[in-house]
Amino acid sequence: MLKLCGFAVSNYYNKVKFALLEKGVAFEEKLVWTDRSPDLLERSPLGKVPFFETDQGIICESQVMMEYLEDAYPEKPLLPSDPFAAAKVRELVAFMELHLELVARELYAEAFFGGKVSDEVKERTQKLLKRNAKGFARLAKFSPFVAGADFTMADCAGLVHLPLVSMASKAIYGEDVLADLPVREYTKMLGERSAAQRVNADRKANQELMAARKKGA
Ligand SMILES: N[C@@H](CCC(=O)N[C@@H](CS)C(=O)NCC(=O)O)C(=O)O
Repeated sequence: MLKLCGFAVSNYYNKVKFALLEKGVAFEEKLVWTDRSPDLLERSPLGKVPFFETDQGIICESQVMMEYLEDAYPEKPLLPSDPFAAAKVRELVAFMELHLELVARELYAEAFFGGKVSDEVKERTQKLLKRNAKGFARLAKFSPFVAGADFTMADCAGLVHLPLVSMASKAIYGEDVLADLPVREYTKMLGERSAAQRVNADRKANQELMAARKKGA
């Protein structure tokens, strides 16, 4: 059976898990921490999660995994059949990941993990986030889903990435760079889906496990 490897605090892991649950694909979860062990690097070249273990081998990079799911399990698609509409969904995913999440990630060490981020990084990141949030606002629909009337893979990304960007910017700058967007209402609406409820409940349980693990370390 398809195995989703990683841990449930990871937003990228949860994006793929949300898609698996929404599509009704049978899968198992395999808990893998990012410990940079030779065994992990053998399976995930940068020691990152998530990755899939399939009967044919390993697939890493969450968006490649999402596309694999669309190809291998087309029954309940998370992309529109029209090529242009599908490209617009992919564009939103790329935008959220490259221009929001990856930029905000620079702040996570201090925002979430008790570390420190230099003033220089904070300044550069704030400028980028402000500019990119405006760009995202030009693209995102929130009507009610991020790409329009239908639930798509962009919502799998939206549920996990947008709240993190908001939380990180609030923690570091005292202001939410996505404040002008209906992110709260949107994530609340998505949170009513049973797949999202499972993702969120498992994330909380994994957060506790992670904290206990750190204490024990
Ligand atoms: N581009 C990757 C990003 C995955 C990623 O950054 N995962 C984080 C957890 S949320 C990770 O594994 N971090 C450990 C590390 O970078 O060493 C994807 O889409 O799968």
